[in-house]
Amino acid sequence: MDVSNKERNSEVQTWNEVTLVYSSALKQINTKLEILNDEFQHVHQYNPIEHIKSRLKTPESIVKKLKKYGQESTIENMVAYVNDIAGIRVICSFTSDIYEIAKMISSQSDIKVIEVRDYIKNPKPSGYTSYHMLVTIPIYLSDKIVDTKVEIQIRTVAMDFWASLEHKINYKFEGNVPEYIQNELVECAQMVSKLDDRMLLLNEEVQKLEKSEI
Ligand code: 0O2
Repeated sequence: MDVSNKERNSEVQTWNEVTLVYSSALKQINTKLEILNDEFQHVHQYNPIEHIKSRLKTPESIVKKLKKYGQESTIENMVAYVNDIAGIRVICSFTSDIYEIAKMISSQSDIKVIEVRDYIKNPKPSGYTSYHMLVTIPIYLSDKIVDTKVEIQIRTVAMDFWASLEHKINYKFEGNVPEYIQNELVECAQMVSKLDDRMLLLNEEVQKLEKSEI
């Protein structure tokens, strides 16, 4: 085997190990969220989580992100600079559920919260709202423990509806979305926020009524 073949083989080995670690981190966080959801059902008689989606970032998107950061496309750089290789999206019914879930995740002793970005309190100029947490979780391999980064995005069904349409529109226009569509999206995001507030109040009202009937 020549040197370049050997190097390629060892890179493939490293790549396989890295993806194994990230996919294990996704499995662990997924399980934690499912347990929290089941416990919440047990205590409060409802599920705060509507559904969970998880994904590993594609090699193409990783390379794109590294380019954006002005970094060379190496496995070392990807681990160091790309924070959302492992990503989980948690979709809830109400805004209050988002903060409840975030609190429950943060209080788990093996999870370390590295960064929180609250785009609900501070929406992006595009109108994007969501609660982002960058956490690390230890992954136990046969010979070492690897603290692995996972980006958790927590949002309501309405926020998710907005974000997926906005993502499709951005893709279609390759980032050059006409101004009137951008403005319309910002207005829709404001409607989403109002809708979430009203649905939360409505739910609280119904809960009060239920309690007074007991
Ligand atoms: P994908 O395809 O979802 O993986 P940073 O470079 O980290 O400082 P970045 O990457 O914009 O800035 O971080 P941020 O703001 O926390 O956003 C990370 C992810 O949030 C994005 O991942 C999207 O999934 C989502 N997101 C952020 N802003 C928007 C937005 O305006 N619209 C929509 N639809 N989603 C958004 P990626 O890697 O961009 O994409």
